[in-house]
Formats: sequence, structure tokens, C-alpha cells
Amino acid sequence: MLKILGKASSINVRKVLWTCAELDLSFTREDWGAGFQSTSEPSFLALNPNAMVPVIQDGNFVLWESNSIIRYLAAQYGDAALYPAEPRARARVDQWLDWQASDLNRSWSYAFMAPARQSPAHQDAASIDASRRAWDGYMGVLEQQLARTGAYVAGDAFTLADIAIGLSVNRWFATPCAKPDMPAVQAYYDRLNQREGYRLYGRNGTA
Ligand SMILES: N[C@@H](CCC(=O)N[C@@H](CS)C(=O)NCC(=O)O)C(=O)O
Repeated sequence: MLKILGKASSINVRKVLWTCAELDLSFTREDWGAGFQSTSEPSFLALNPNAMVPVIQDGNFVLWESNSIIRYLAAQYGDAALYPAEPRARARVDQWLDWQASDLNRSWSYAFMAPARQSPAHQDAASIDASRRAWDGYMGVLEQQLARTGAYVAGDAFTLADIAIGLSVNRWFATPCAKPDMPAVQAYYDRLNQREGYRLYGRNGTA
């Protein structure tokens, strides 16, 4: 059976958990990461030298990097619905997955740590402001895209891109700070809430 290593409060582990829910895939999970078993333990480092969760073990196949893991699970256990086979449709999903893992994710790192995690290392007002402006800017890009599709990130249909970005949207709404009005993002947040996997692992009270 598929094994997931990583605490369920991690946004990146929750991508994997939500994907399993969409695919109706059984799994076992072990708590690893800050507050649980240390990812610096040699047995964990042997699986992921980056000392990060999530990691999956599917038989003797080991994989880390959350967006790569959800791509693998959809390709291995799903049909084309979550991750289209047609090259251009797939590229559109990949575009948003890569944007989430790089630009969007990088933008919030300081602004999220300050109010949501009360991190003493993230209290510089100018850095919080710069991160907030960058985060709002990328959310504005998402707002435009969702206003265009009127549905999901990559078009009319729900895909893997919505799993990565849906969790990011939850983080944005769940972080205590002033936010510009984004009606298409708000409607998307409510649309995603119709999915059981999102209610369980996305919009579940955890930022
Ligand atoms: N790029 C990695 C980032 C993973 C990541 O940042 N994981 C965090 C938790 S969300 C982590 O493992 N932190 C160290 C720890 O909890 O010990 C991915 O998407 O899988």
C-alpha cells in the first residue's frame, strides 16, 4: 500500500492527501516534520536528502517534491481527468503547478510566517510589506485567470493544478492580514469547498 511520510498539517503533505481523496486511493501515513519525527534522522534523509516532507513510498518506488508526487499519483492511478494526456492541456496544468511551487510559494514565505506562525525571525515590517505586496500581486494574476475561466485554474474542469492552488488560496484567506477584494478567487474558494477532499485536507481550519 502507498505510504505517505509527513505531518497532516503541512500544506505540501495536504496536496498528497487531497490527491489521494480525489483518486479514492488508500494509504498509510507517518507523522514526520517539525513537531514530530525529525526529518534529519538518517533513515529519513536516505529517502529525501532535502529533509523535507512529503515523501511517498509506493512499493520500492520513493518520491519527494509535492507537485511531482501528485503528478505521479494521477498518472499512475487516475484517468486523464485530473492530469490530461493531451500535451497542450497537460502543459496548461503544469504551468500553474510550476507557478504555484515557484513564484506564488516564494512570494508568501515571509508574510505568512509573521502573523500566522508568529515567527520571531519574520518581524521586519519592510520585509512583511514587500512579501504582502508580491503575494497580493500573484493573487491578482490568479483572480484574472479565474475571472476568465469562471471555473477552475486550467479551464472548465478540475485538475491537479486546483489541488496545489486551492491549498494556496486557503492559506491566503486563512492568514490574518488585510486583503484586496478578489471576487473570482472568493467564488473559487467556495466552489472548491464542494469537494470532500478539500473540506478534509484543504479548507479545514489549517493555513
Ligand atoms: N518543495 C517541497 C517543499 C516541502 C516543504 O517545504 N516541506 C516543509 C513542510 S510544508 C518541511 O518539510 N519542513 C521541514 C519540517 O517540517 O521538518 C515540496 O513541495 O515538497
